[in-house]
Amino acid sequence: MDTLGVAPGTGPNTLPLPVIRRATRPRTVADLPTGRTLVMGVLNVTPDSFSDGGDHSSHGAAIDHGLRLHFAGADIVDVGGESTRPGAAEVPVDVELDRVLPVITALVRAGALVSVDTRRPAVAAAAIDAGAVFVNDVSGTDLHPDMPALVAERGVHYVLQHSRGDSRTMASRARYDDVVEEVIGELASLAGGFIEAGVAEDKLILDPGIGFAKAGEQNWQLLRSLDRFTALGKKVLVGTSRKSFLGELLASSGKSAPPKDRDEATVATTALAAAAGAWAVRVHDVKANLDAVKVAAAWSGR
Ligand code: PMM
Repeated sequence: MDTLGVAPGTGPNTLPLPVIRRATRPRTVADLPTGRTLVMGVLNVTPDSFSDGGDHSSHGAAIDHGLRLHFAGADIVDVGGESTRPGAAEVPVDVELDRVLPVITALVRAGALVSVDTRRPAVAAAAIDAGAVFVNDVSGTDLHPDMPALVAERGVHYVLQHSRGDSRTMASRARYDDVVEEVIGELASLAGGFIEAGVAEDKLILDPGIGFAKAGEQNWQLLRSLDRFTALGKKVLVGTSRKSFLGELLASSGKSAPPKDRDEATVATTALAAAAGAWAVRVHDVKANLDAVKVAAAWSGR
């Protein structure tokens, strides 16, 4: 089968995958659909991410899964090579590069719009060279000082996600008097640094950082206040997929629901985030969440 004859969202998302031919031209951000919330598919090329760690840790398995996300209709495929799970150890930069670059190259070649999930300017730069058009950075207040200049120079879109500390310290930093006010304030201050460095306002995407330096109820407070984030006038991305606060909500006999049993609850949060005006959601199960954003768009008459 020729992949070029199969529009993303209508193609097969099970085995066998279609034969991949080079797309006629790389997709760009201008090709993204308007009129509904976008769906970013998660592709962790890591042995230890909390939700899918080890599922796609070889290049071949990662590329297969990325293609499946693409053909299931993901508007963007987000490729990450470093686990951000609380407590995770840092990986050397060459390991992160080796994990993500072949995967990004293959997905771009197949016509996917790719984002790189990294905290490192060196990895972001190499990923952009390989065809990534979004940099998704979970650093928050621990932002690498060279990131704003790189994003400005390369003219890519940038997801500025809120967090405090790193994987090992973020849990102890989840202390807020007013979580919504403080997250908005810290994001606004970080965004100011990007604007000062020359990043265009419309290329900045804000993300409250669900699960990053946030404890259970703080996540719900942020989701309840999504309208305050969208009121800032920038695009807003929301990442709830399979996260612990959903596991806690769905716990039975005092045991948190395992990550892969959290997909239905994720779909519910997607519909609500879309109704609240989110620009995009970052999810593992593309098909179900794509259905949810379509429902939300039809419901609101968009
Ligand atoms: N969550 C994770 C990783 N990257 N990026 C953004 N922008 N927002 C998020 O909420 C986010 C992210 C952690 O989830 P995973 O381990 O399932 O990828």
